[in-house]
Amino acid sequence: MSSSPSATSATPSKQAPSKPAPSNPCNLEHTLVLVKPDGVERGLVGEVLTRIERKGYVISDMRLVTPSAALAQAHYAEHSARPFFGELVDYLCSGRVLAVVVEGERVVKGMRVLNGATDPTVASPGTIRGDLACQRDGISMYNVVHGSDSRVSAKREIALWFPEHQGSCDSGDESVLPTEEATD
Ligand code: IDP
Ligand code: MG
Repeated sequence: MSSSPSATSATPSKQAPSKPAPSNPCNLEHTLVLVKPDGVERGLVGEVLTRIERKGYVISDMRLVTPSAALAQAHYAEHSARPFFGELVDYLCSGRVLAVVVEGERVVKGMRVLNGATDPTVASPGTIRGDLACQRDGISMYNVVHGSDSRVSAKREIALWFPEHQGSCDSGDESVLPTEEATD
């Protein structure tokens, strides 16, 4: 006596096919990335943007700026008491900077990892700084890129470089940046 198919064959799961877990909107963040003057001067803009996009992040907005001293000082305000502050401001003002708003899940942390350690000489291979920069002319801190170090910093820095985003871009909630068409 043969068994019924339902008794002998593997019972199909009653669960629906598994779907990717929905992303948690609490993890959606924005961060500020700068391609610093050494990176722009060396023609590394495309390389940096490619790495950001290949990682899976979204370029939400960007602009090429020659920063004023006031903007550079405000951007690096947390370092104002450091002995290298003047040199750092001069560095940021020494040429054009590409300012980029990058969007993604946990992107603040992710961009820091992608950028690598501050000192490019010891930054890990595979990172932007580790692959693209080294100490030159005795200067160790020409390190191609900046990335915000926290969600709070990201919000402050995006507002500095993209004042039109103020109030519309929280680095860590579901708010949406203006579309490219809506900004310049
Ligand atoms: P980060 O860019 O990895 O966040 P920070 O400590 O916030 O590193 O320093 C900001 C920037 O200041 C660095 O990216 C680098 O360009 C510069 N910097 C940091 N430390 C020194 C230093 O000791 N001498 C000169 N420049 C420095
Ligand atoms: Mg920093």
